[in-house]
Amino acid sequence: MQHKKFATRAIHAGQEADPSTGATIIPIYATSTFTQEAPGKHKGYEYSRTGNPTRSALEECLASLEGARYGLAFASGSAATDAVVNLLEPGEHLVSCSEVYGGTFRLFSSVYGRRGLRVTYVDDSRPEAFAMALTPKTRLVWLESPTNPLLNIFDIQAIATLARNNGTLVVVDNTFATPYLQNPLALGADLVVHSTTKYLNGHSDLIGGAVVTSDQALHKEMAFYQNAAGAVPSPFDSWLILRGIKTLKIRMEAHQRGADQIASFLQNHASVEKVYYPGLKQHPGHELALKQMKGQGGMVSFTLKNSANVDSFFRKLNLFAVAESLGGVESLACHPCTMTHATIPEEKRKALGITPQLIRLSVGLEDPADLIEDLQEALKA
Ligand code: P1T
Repeated sequence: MQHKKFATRAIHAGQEADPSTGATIIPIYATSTFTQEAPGKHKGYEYSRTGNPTRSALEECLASLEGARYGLAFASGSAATDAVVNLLEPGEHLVSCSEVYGGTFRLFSSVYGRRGLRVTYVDDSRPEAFAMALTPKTRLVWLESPTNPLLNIFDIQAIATLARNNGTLVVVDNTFATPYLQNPLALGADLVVHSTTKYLNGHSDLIGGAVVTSDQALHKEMAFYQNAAGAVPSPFDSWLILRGIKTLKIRMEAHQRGADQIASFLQNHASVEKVYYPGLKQHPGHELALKQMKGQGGMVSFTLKNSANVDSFFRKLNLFAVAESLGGVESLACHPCTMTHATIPEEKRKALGITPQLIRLSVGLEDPADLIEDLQEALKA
């Protein structure tokens, strides 16, 4: 299956017809346990926290889409992040890009930081800045690319090379790009994290996460933790994500077409100060995005010239739902500073550019003309 093209793998990887019934679509194995012929004599499954056939199909499919050997599915993107950070011992050092999802920052600082993990945040997107932050104790470099919410792009290949020379692992949170637009392992990363809540499931009806890798030892350690800590997705949620993934390619292409049009519209609007979208030539990561991604994705952020208009913008929106999350078929508008990134201290948020004027859009699959009309109305002073 691995030599097949992306859309084929999205529909078939890990999903052969069910061996016992011939069911073409993987069944929802809604069972907590598996009857054994004799103690220890079973068909590969014992207990659904440890392993479940519907989840296994999802894990195999996710691994295939990222060109990885192993996949693990978790109950949320945050649980997937936790499984990776848990690889580190107290006293070890983590280097992270300074702009990450608020919940990721919270886990680094308020959970692992309290247990002795040392974290250095790098403010600069140049690979040299990451090289400077590496120490002999640096076990892991954490990247989001594109970042949430400002869509900054990091040179994954260059940073992975520098990290490897230091014996440091690189993980990329690939949630915004999806495996259709970017494959960090092919660029030299060791691990990829996803919030499957977002584009992979694509329909805003569940919470899930995943980690993939081709490193057997890392996989084994995280599979042990997955079973020990138990943050696994249900068979039903695993099945929904598998169903969502089947249309990932065409959804991403459509999200992107809409995002392109909306970014151009915003750029030409008198009330808009700045548009953050890697598809725009002026975006500092534009060239790099062209090099390491197949497209720029469906997220667009922008700032309003006048912060007094932010409130009325959100109140006037009609089609865009004012909500956290992203990657679903319906369009969402979010105010990162009070919503997804509120957990980051104000000073740090300000330094990053996550200001009260910043608005983040997840461009859904409605007709772009209707979305633009909605924005046009909301932007009327
Ligand atoms: O929400 P959860 O499935 O636990 O995923 C956490 C997560 C991890 N990584 C990135 C890049 C994310 O954006 C998220 C979740 N983000 C939102 C809920 C949001 O609106 O940005």
